[in-house]
Amino acid sequence: MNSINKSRGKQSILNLCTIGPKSSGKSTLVGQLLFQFGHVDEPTLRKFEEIAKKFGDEKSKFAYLVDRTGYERQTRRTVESTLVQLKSPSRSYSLLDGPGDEKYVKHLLSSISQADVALLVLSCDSTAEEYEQMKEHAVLSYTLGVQKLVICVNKMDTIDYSEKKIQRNTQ
Ligand SMILES: Nc1nc2c(ncn2[C@@H]2O[C@H](COP(=O)(O)OP(=O)(O)O)[C@@H](O)[C@H]2O)c(=O)[nH]1
Ligand SMILES: [Mg+2]
Repeated sequence: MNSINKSRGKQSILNLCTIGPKSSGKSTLVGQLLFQFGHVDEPTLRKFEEIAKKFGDEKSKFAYLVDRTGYERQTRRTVESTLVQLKSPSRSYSLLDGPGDEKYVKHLLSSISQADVALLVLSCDSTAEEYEQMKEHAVLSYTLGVQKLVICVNKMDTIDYSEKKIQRNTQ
C-alpha cells in the first residue's frame, strides 16, 4: 500500500483521495489527471493503450496508468490504493486512488485516513445501491476527518445530459 506524508493543513502539498462505488470511473479520472497535468506523454499513453487492448479493454487506457497489477488489470478493479503526485505551477498534490469494491474497504479506509480532501466520483448511470455506497463513503470520509468533499459527476456521455438530472442525482 502506498502512503503519503500527512500533516493536515500545514503543508503546501494537498493530500487527496478518491472515493465512490466501483466502476464509477475513479482510476480513469486519476489517469486523465496525470495526462492533463503533463506527467504522461503521448508515447507512454499509447503504450498503455496497447496494454489495455491486450486485456480487451481499450477504453480503459487511463485507468491502466494507475491499476498496475496483473490481477487489477484482468479483473478491471482497483485493489490497492495507488499514489500519484501531481504538480501545477502553483502547488503539488498527492492523490491516492482507492478501491470502490466493498471487499477492499480496508485499503479505502487507509487512503481516506491520509487525505485532506476526498474526490467523490459518481457515475451518472449509478444504481440505487451505488448511490447508497456513495453516501457511505462520504460519511466514512467525514468520520475520518476529511471535511472537504469534491463531487465529480462522471460518465456524462452515458445520459442525455441535463443540469436538472445532475442536481437530482447529487442531492
Ligand atoms: N462511458 C464512460 N465510461 C467511463 C468513463 N470513465 C470511466 N469509464 C469506464 O468505466 C469503467 C470503470 O472505470 P474505472 O476508472 O476503472 O472505475 P473505478 O472502479 O471507479 O476506478 C471502465 O470501463 C472505464 O473505461 C466515462 O466518463 N464515460
Ligand atoms: Mg479504480
